[in-house]
Amino acid sequence: MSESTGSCTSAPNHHLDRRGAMIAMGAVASAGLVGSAVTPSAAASIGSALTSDELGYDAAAGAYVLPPLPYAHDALEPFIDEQTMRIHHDKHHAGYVRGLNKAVAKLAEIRAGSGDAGLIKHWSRELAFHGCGHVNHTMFWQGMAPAASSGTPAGGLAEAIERDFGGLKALASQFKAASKSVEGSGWGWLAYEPIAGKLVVLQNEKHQNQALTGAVPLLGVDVWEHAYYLKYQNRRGDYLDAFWQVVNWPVVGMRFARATG
Ligand code: MN3
Repeated sequence: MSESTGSCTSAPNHHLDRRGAMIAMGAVASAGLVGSAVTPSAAASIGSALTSDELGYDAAAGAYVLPPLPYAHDALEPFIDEQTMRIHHDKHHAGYVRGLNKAVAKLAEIRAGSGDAGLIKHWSRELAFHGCGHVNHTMFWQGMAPAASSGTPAGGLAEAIERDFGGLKALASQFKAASKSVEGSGWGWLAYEPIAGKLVVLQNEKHQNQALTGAVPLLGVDVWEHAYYLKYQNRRGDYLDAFWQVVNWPVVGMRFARATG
């Protein structure tokens, strides 16, 4: 496990080969949030990787812009309600993008000698928190789809779920239990652990803590109260059951193919 507080579950990066993915690196670095690594691909599509385009990176401005939702705010009704989606994406996610841009700028000032070097710990923590907040939410929106088009696991992903969990029901059970039991605000994840070559279920606290360094995230669910309280109040388990109805399995399958290819 990572000993630092500065790495959320690593974002997929199509520049990393299987061995490269094993090199310890936090998601902030692997997602290109420190200004390197990710090059947009003309063939990039939702789920194939988190490109700088998908993360809304404006190279000319040197800043991130909140990417639009990949569907309408009400597209996930009745499982995820429109009002929650509006507040969650338009307000909360936007706040993480602002926080990320501020941290990046403050660290640049420190490097240039004009910032307060005594605050480098603070801004480094801010970079990890808001950077992971941005990456996690970008993956979260892409990882859902209207129930009618959410599909089921197929191909290599379906085989890996069978091999590593004993089937989709068992995965769903562990995923729900892990996500439901996150202490406070955090995330549940299905990830690919490249050293053993297995699927694993993980938890984040906040956006970035308790990461398994090197694990490639495939599917994440936000269990901060802002993700469900308007519709589900304290019933996090009911929210997780609803989430499972709108998982975008084709996207999860593409992420798995990318991680193992
Ligand atoms: Mn959230």
